[in-house]
Amino acid sequence: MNALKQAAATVLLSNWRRGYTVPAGGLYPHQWSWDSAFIAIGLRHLSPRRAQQELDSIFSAQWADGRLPQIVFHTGLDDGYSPGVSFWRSDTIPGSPPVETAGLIQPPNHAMAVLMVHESDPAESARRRFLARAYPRLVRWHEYLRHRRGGADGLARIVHPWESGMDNSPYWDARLAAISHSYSAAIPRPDLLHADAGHRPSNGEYGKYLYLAARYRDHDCDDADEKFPFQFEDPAFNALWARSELSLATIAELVGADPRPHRTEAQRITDSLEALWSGEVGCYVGRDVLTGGLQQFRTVSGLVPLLLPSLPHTEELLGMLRGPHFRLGQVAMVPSHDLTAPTFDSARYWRGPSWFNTAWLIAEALYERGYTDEAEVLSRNMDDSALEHGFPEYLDPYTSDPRGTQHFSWTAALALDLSERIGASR
Ligand code: 2M8
Repeated sequence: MNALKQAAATVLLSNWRRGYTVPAGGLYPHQWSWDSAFIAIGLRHLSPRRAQQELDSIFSAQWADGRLPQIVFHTGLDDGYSPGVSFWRSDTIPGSPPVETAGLIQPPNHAMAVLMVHESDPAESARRRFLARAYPRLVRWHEYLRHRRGGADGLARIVHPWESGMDNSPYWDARLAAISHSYSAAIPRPDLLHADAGHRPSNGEYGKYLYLAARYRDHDCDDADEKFPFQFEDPAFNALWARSELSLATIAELVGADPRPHRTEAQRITDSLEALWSGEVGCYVGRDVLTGGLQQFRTVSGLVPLLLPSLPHTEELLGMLRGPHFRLGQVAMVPSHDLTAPTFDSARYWRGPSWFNTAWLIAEALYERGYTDEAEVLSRNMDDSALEHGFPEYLDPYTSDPRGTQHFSWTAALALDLSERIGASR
């Protein structure tokens, strides 16, 4: 085993909790939805069976309406995380699963992960009927997005910054500033015991986050609160949905179902993404559904549509990735926000630092589009930084200094995945 594989395996083993992986002991002591899909993509190189269990475990928390929850609290305890079990009280909400969960969701990268895990060991997958179990779960999850979150323009909306996975992206600034309410009780910040306050969202932002989450919970998470004050269409969320529909088409073929509706759906979402294209800034941007306003910020979310094969703005997006705003190959990985923007902050959560999961998505897109040299440079950059700094949560794009917490599961999993690919291509 090479050094990276060994070190990544150690992180993944220490964060494994009988059937699922926590993103990081301490800061994130439960199972997170999109983390688990990313983690499974790396785990498949160590144990395809464990990677299947990781995804099965998220599916076991599916709600009656098809949603896959943002967080699954398998221990049934807060365990020092807020908002946890005692905030969500999901057992009192109709349609919730037997296990305690959050009511919100996260980006739909699961079908992508299911297919990759299957492909790592098709015989083991067939023996355990992994795809046959996953396929109907994924179909219901995507139906939830279409029927409960879908808007007239064909895109799915998110109802909380946490649902984007990119918690305090500048996309949300104007809307959060326009919300005059804050959480009425004291704001617990156990996260600050594990991470620098200067890297995490502020208390003001947390007050709004908790206000929105409590309001969603108090409406039974039923997506029927028409005046809900936070409704956004996010480019990465919708691009991952479209991309997952393509994976679902392949999964459908493998289980003997009809792949065509999934391909049609992927194309429909890809076409709908045009509503988020901003000629003004030259990439996809978030849209505030309540005002219709495009949020004119360049963020890594706006580059993730590169994962879609039939994207009309591919050349412009590649130019954006390589140009002065993101400087592919000249800074650490891919910054989460425009390096030239006044709102750029090299240390603060999702407002500038480079994250390993988004770098992996961009590397994947570059490999698929045949830009192998650039994809390999990005992959090596990810692998070297991950190993050198103890698998940090994210990096300063200019100095590569580690930020956030350490021994972070998706960092280990995705660095491992890319190192296996580089190894295989030699
Ligand atoms: C971060 O988000 C959580 C809330 O979901 C938090 O800040 O407490 C984000 O980076 C998110 O993308 C990630 O899934 C989660 C766990 O790693 O942490």
